[in-house]
Amino acid sequence: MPSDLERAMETLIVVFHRYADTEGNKASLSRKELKLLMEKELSSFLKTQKDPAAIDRIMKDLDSNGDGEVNFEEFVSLVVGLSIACEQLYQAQKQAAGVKKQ
Ligand SMILES: [Ca+2]
Ligand SMILES: [Ca+2]
Repeated sequence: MPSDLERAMETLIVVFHRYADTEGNKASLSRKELKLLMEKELSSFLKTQKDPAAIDRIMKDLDSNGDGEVNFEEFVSLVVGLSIACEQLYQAQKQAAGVKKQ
């Protein structure tokens, strides 16, 4: 049976391809595919970014090889960046909860 971490990695691959396979290059996300992925899979994150230009900024930030698309490697850097931000929040919340108990 796969572990939690193995399942998480498989999920990343499956989710990426669910959107990347929709149009054009099947190995990368177009702007439209990225937008859909963000809306469906990262809706709580996107809610804090009401700016309609946010998706363009995110796309530009992620597209490190400058081909106008987001490949799996570039997508993973988004997930890692968000995970780091979430982990910091998790630590802060744990600390705040600890302080309250004392
Ligand atoms: Ca594609
Ligand atoms: Ca790219």
